[in-house]
Amino acid sequence: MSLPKRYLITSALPYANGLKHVGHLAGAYIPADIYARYLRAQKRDVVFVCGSDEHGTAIPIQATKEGTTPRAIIDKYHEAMKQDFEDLSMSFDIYHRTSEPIHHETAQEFFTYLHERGELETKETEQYYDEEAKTFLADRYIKGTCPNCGSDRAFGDQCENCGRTLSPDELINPVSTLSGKAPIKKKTSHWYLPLGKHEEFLREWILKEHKDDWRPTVVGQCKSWIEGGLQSRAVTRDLDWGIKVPLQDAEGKVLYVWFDAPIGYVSATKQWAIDNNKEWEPYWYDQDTKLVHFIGKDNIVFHCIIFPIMLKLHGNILPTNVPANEFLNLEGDKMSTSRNWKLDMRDYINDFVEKENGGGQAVDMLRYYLTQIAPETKDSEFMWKGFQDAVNSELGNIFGNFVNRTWVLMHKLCGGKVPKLHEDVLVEDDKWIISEIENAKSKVENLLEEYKFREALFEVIDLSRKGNQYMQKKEPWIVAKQLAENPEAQKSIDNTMHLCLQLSANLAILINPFLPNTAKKMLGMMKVVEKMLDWENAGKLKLLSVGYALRAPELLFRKIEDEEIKYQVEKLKSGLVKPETTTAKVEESKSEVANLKPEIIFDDFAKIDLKVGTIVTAEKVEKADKLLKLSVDLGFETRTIVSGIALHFKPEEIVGKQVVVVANLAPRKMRGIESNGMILMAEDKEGKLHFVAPSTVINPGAGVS
Ligand code: B3M
Ligand code: ZN
Repeated sequence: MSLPKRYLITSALPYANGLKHVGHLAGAYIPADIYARYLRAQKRDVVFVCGSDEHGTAIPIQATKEGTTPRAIIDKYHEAMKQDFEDLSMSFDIYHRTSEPIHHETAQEFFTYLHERGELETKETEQYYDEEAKTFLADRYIKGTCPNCGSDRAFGDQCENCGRTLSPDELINPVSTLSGKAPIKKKTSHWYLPLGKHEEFLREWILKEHKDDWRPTVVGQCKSWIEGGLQSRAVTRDLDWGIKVPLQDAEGKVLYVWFDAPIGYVSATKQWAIDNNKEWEPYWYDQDTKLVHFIGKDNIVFHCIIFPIMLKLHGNILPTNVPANEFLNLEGDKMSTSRNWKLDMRDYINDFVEKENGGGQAVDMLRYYLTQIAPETKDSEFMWKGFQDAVNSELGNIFGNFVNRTWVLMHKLCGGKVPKLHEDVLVEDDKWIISEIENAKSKVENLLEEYKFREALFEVIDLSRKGNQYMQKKEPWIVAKQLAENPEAQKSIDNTMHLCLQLSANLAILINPFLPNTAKKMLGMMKVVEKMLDWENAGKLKLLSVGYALRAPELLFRKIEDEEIKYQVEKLKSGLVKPETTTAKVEESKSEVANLKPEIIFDDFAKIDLKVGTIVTAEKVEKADKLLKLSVDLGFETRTIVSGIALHFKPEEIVGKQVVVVANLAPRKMRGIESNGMILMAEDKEGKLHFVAPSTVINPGAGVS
């Protein structure tokens, strides 16, 4: 089979309504990134797109929660998510957003195209309406009990617990999330995409053509949808947040978020083309393009049934594959934002990535573990202990150790230069490792082409394991002891070290799609240019030239200490975010509770001016995880106070709260902001902070004594 001319890789567009956790990362982002990096290393023509999904009821609902506007919400979370992805080495060619005009136009054009060709139906139906809020209740504005799993956290579009796609009518005991009341039914008309009309196409395309090359879980879900009877799906909503329906008689109607969001892949491609002076059309119209959607399993129906129907009707290409992942649990329980049982990407970045001196070691440790446990065929489990083992035993003791030993011995036994390979004295073990190096490329490649990322990664680690075995068998450090009597022994040492070095160069190429920062570090140690990482170089044995002087070894992976793991588990269990990472520090702060400071006299105390204040605004301080900038009303004036409480409180939660301020503390500059005073906090035994405040709301400026 000939290779496709070009590739378009997509990762699901995350809703811009909050930070995303590592479950998301493992599902739709890391696998896509590995695949895209692998294709780029193959010098294939690839565009990898993603962006924020900024419509749907999730956005205005979050805005209400945070007491702000939908626009402020998407601006805030778009930037935050973009940063998280960047910090974790995601290599999108573009991270776009669906609020951009180019996206609105593209989505509207899609709708108009289908509408003008009579592919949409209009129907008048009765839908849930909140009489108090005077509004129809679309999607997340209505919640109730899931008919599938019985969870009472199901929304009108999807159950948060089991992931099942729902319609409001399926909910048991529906209530409005606006008023908390049971809604009434009211007539409204909408545009529908009649899925049933396309049943034959879907059967042919998914259940026959792709029954063997798509993941069984994906085909299985599609099958049950198709066999369950394909209902028409409304593609519009009565809402004011979203993309306007581009028709005269559509006042107050917007496109359904799931109609516009996947079109976001198209508009992102368009924007990428504009930015890079390229053409976007071939990526969406030329049959020789391979389109691959990386998603989580709760998005299967949209990417395998609804969007493909839209693409087909619109004359576009269809996805070649939709490698959907199952869910990732955390420490034995489902990850959940509402229960705060999760590990946000940002939390990992704060606790591991930012504590390190650049280099991307911590990024690669997470990428490694999430790939090693990727929920490709069934749900899987993120365990902190598992993370520690994966990093320490596999990355550190196998991969890192092999590379490190190779470098140390090469410096010790071969003068820091790549030794010669003496073909005349090759032994069985040498031949064995040569063939392992040569075979690894196609093993890894075949698995990657089949989207089996965890197995592919296993093969890479396995090659380094074989490197260790080889070195152990050849024992160049023992052979070195015979040199005095037998100078010929140097040949054996040379061969061993030569092959271990070529093996290391191969490891750099093979690990690069998975752990790009590690590969880069290895390039530095080898003193070679990035070009060496081209995939076609894998399997080759002459990557490092004889006589070439190499640098000193660098530590590839540090050890994860027991304390760090313990701390993370405790933090998760207590639902807390603590500023320090080691339990030692936590213990220290606990004992401080009991330890009294030296005695003072009344006059010492009287010097401190304490006043009641009300927090009027609160915002994060740029590039300072722990700091919030507050303005506090003290009755007689409003002060700027910088407080180290950002890990404990969200800015929006504390506005309006009363606090006690040390009002006569000398001003201090923190991150360039002058702080005029200090807020009193009480710390409980779990390290959680609480405001010290009057027991009832009183006038700001009141004295405390
Ligand atoms: N924003 C749903 C989700 O984050 C949705 C994906 C859109 S992909 C086009 O699960
Ligand atoms: Zn459910």
